[in-house]
Amino acid sequence: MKNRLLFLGPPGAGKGTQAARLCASHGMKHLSTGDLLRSEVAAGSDLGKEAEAVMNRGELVSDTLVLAIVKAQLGSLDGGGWLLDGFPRTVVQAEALAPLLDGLKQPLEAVVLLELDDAVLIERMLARGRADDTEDVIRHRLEVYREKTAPLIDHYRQQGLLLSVEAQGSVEAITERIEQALQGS
Ligand code: B4P
Repeated sequence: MKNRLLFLGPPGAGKGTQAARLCASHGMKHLSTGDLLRSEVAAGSDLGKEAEAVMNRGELVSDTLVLAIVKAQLGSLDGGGWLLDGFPRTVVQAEALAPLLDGLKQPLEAVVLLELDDAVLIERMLARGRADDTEDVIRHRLEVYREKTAPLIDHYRQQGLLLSVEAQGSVEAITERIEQALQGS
């Protein structure tokens, strides 16, 4: 199975949920920029203070800040496979990532796009209830996704890396679909 992966999809599509399951069962390293940013917020670091307000407004944290965090983590990626969850989220981040992976001689093998209707996304995030999960903020995050992150779908489709997976249904059923897509491609 392909094991140098990237998960793409709207907020609340289940990237974090599915990434954790796939990494646990296949021994891949899980690198989530959302989790890394929330750890910085919890630690009260300067970086966390800068990120917190931005995240709670439903905006994307600056490319500079996210890239600084990711670069510090990339050295730990190894031949055991890895999954980038929620990164890149902008074309600038994707263009910065490519040469870093080339430098590590670990090219990306597949981009899994989790697809889901807005109504289900909103319902899931309201149930999750994180600080950035109020209805107004969620709607703004969806707009930001369409404007800044959705262009990555064509970016990776053109590179022949995109695998679309329907992200509605039980957590287990979606994991199964992702595994099939990764084996069949
Ligand atoms: P993330 O932490 O990446 O989270 P997310 O997109 O909101 O959710 P995800 O898709 O991971 O959904 P989850 O599994 O939790 O981003 C948060 C914020 O961090 C961003 O808005 C941004 O500000 C910042 N950020 C992160 N990366 C960045 C970057 N690269 N650049 C700039 N800013 C960045 O699932 C959602 C809920 O649904 C959960 O409660 C889950 O339990 C539930 N669920 C999952 N699957 C389900 C299923 N099949 N059925 C029912 N419920 C399900």
